[in-house]
Amino acid sequence: MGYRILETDDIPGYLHERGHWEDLDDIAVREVSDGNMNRVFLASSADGARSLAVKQALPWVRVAGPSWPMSPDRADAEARAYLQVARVAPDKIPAVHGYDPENHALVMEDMSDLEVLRTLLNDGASYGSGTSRSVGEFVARLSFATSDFGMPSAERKALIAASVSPELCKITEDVVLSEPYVEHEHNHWHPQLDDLAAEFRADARLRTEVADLRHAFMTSGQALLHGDLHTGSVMVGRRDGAEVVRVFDPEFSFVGPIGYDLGLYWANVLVAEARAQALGTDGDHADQLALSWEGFETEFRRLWPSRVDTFFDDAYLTRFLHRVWTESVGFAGTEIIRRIIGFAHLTDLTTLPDPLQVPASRRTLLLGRELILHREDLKNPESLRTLAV
Ligand code: SR1
Ligand code: MG
Repeated sequence: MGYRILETDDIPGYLHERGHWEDLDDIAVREVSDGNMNRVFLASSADGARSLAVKQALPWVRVAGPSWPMSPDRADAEARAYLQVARVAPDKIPAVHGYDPENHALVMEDMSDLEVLRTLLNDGASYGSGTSRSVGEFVARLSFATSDFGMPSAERKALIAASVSPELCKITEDVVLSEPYVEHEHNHWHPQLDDLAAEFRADARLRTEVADLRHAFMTSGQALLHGDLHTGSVMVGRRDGAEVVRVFDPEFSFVGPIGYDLGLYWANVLVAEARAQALGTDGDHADQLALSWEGFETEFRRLWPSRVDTFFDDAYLTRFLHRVWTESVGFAGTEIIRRIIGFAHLTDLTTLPDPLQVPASRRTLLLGRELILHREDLKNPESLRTLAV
């Protein structure tokens, strides 16, 4: 039949055809699309006992429409990433019930009982006690398993080949890792940030450091990444009395530098902290970066004795983790900057009233630049904490 764009009314029939839903008299569907890229529908039975999510990639960027075409093959990357994570951290992602490559659609667990982390933080809530540690563990498990430490060489070469994702990588190379530093129609910012936006574009040293990070993003195939691990890609809540953390939306997944995943999370944590500082509600924000690094490092070190290639010795692990740390700091800086003067801003800052938004954005932009320029000198979470408060 070929690829068809699903509308709300198509979902009952679609789920039935695919063998996910029997009773067509007992299904209600609503569209809950929220991210920049795709459509999401939730289907549920009247008593709520049964529910599913359907996520479909459109042939364009959802928020831009057909004027920004984008291959729906990105859903293949997402399905592939979920398969890899399911091997090593099934409790940290939504359950995937099926993938339909013809329609670029995933049928998944309905997570509407959980909350998007960004939404919660914007509403002034605290982090769950295990949230950031769990995100760090997620990165460690996925990256170790898909690195040359966790996977035999030939198998990994096949994974690298299968995970090449040129269009999605190009989005990141553009909107995160170059456009904010040049004149570009995608860029926009609050008028009271004109001076800083111009200063950043004119800063040759900053541009060279961003070029270095951009090149690492383009060439360093350390492990399979989530690829867009911001606080809008994490859902949290409680089920059966226990804390639940689910990382979702890995459509930007490809084999790249591990620091890109950690750095994105850190940037978003730091922006959330800036919001909280502006509102005077900072609570537990300052601890989150350290907790996620600790979760990552502890888990990576725990897995190290199981490495498939023991030519990599313990001294190399220390060197490797240091490289991941430093690149994470730099990538965090680039994510902060693009979220304020590039494309795709964050509600953490944009929903602050002007008199709070401008100083918070200025401070955060400057922090982003510090992280990029001084990443080699910032040796541990404590040194970042000092900068951020
Ligand atoms: C055109 S896409 C802009 C951003 O949305 C996604 O969530 C990624 O963060 C991407 O950079
Ligand atoms: Mg997304």
